Amino acid sequence: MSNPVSLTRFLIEQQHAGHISADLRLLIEVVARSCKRISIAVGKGALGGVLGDAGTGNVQGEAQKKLDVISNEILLEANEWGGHLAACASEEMDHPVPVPNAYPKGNYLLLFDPLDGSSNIDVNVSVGTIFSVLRCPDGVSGADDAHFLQCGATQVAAGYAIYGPSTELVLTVGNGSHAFTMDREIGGFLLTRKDIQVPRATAEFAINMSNQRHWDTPMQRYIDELLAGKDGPRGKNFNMRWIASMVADVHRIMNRGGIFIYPWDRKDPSKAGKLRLMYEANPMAMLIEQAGGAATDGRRRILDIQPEALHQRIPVFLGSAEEVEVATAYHLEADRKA
Ligand code: P6P
Repeated sequence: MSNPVSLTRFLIEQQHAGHISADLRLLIEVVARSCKRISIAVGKGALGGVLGDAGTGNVQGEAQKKLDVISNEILLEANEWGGHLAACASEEMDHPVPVPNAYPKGNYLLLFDPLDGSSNIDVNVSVGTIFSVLRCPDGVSGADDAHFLQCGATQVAAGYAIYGPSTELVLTVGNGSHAFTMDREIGGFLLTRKDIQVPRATAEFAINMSNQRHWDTPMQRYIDELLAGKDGPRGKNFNMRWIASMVADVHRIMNRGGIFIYPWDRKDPSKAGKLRLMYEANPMAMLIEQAGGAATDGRRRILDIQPEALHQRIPVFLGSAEEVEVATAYHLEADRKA
């Protein structure tokens, strides 16, 4: 490979081109360094003494893994003193945490799922960190949930790190989606895929089929017709993948197309789905759209949805644009007939 572009150089070039500010460049570099530290902690596995449950629960009512807590702390501590942030919000924290008064405050808000798919940690399956960056509204501290309730289309940056056979950082600042691979010898991220393009059509879907009996009728019909294969209404055979780690499933789609679906189900009707809007669906939707894909909640474009709560859940249909459009039409058609 000719002299690959480092993440630092890429971000400086984005800044010189006017796509990002110096503070946003600093923020993304701090997050990337945090992901390197998380990658090292995750990579130690059983030897690091960090597997298993932390013995605590999060705002979602989920048992926290030791690495959930460690990853959250790494991101919080790294972002305290740089002067680029006003506050952070996390899947692992009930409410936002403002930058301590001892340090200067910046104009950005950072949201993250510090270790998505952590239930896979103990069985050595790829997990990841997902992050989203918003502007902090003028004149506010960022300490209140309400300061974060901005629709996904206002994100200024989004990304994820996937801790797999290699560690990759996939990033957008609104000017395409790009992948960087961590060089473990120099300890930096190098650009390995510029301007990712998700194939518009696919024959591969990702969903947890064990929930099938809990889905609504349009969802049941859509999946039934996929499973009917080339003799069915879709006229082609489909393959299925489900890693149960959103970062890993989405990364596969960023690389070869597909559709990822976590729909509403009646297991817990009070929840609009399992995945969280602010720090899972929104950043992944921005990355996918910047790569030519699409993301809806089964009816609406995810990035247009006005959030009502920091930890709000949402159904997620994302991936190859044509397949997302087909899948979304099933609910829209049912709504029209209702
Ligand atoms: P299920 C991981 O817990 C997660 O939040 C996502 O990463 C993943 O896509 C989903 O839940 C898996 O859910 O119900 O299949 O275990």
